[in-house]
Amino acid sequence: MSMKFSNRLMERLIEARRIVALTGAGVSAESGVPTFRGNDGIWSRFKPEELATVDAFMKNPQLVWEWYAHRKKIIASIQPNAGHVALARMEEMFEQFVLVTQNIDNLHRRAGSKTVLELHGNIERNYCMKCGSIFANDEVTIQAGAPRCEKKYEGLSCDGLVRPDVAWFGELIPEDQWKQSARAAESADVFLSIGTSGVVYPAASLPLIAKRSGAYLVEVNTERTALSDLADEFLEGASGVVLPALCDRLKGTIRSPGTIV
Ligand code: BJW
Ligand code: ZN
Repeated sequence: MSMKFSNRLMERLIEARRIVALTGAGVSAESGVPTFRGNDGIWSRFKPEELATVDAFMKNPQLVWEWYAHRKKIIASIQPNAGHVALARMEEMFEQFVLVTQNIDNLHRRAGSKTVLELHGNIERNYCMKCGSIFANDEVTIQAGAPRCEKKYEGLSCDGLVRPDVAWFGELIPEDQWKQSARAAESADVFLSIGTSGVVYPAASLPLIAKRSGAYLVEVNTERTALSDLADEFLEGASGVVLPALCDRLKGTIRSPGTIV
């Protein structure tokens, strides 16, 4: 399918030195990872606000762990899609390309992206809420209840609750990742918001920061969102279709990073 991109968009991209892309669950949808505010069997009966909070975890760690175990299983069995691959290709085309993701699925790195800022953590890591030890997924055994920390301190097992290393509602997101993201947004020439509903803060303020600082704001989504009216361009469609088309269009135009042909 061929896609038409406006001359204005192509001009802004060709002139751009610094690009920031913010991604959300929509970019992984075509890989088979369910979005948050969509349909996914039994989990669609829970709102993210009911599972992705410390309160929910303390009240019912088993339920929250079942949700994460379900998602870990999906993520381990699927592959990055054409949208992830296109973003990795775009990183090579520009002087600076910062990929900021709200996703915890690691698919951007698996697709080859190098500069990835993870605002909401990574599902491949877990940590002990008592002693802070980090555990890979294969070091965590999910029994009834929730996994417990088996680190020994003076001969005694720590026994703290182990949780996924992700950001839940009400928690501060990783400060270094946030600071770098906000700084990148402030100096972006073009900002792409891709596959996110744009309702979760502070991530949702990044496009606003970029726009206020003079960036050309481009949204890629299958549906309009709260951001669409503010965007300079709304590219309607699946990221796995729109991004490869944009990449192909750019390929013939940009000779080397920052060089106008
Ligand atoms: C496609 C597609 C295809 C589909 N192609 N597109 C009032 C005002 C402002 C803020 C707050 C407030 N009350 C509370 C807050 C703070 C709160 C917040 O923002 N709440 C809002 C809901 C109102 N934020 C926080 O608590 C954050 N921390 C914080 O603010 O700390 C300071 C603080 C401390 C104490 C008290 C108060 C403040 C932390 C937020 C953490 C979010 N965590 C989660 C879970 C992460 C772990 C996990 O994955 O399990 O992050 S929730 C969930 O939402 C997840 C996502 O990253 C995030 C965003 O979702 P996303 O990616 O946008 O997905 P969807 O499903 O919503 O949208 C998918 C989109 O794709 C749709 O638009 C589709 O159309 C599209 N799409 N297929 C292209 N093929
Ligand atoms: Zn521990």
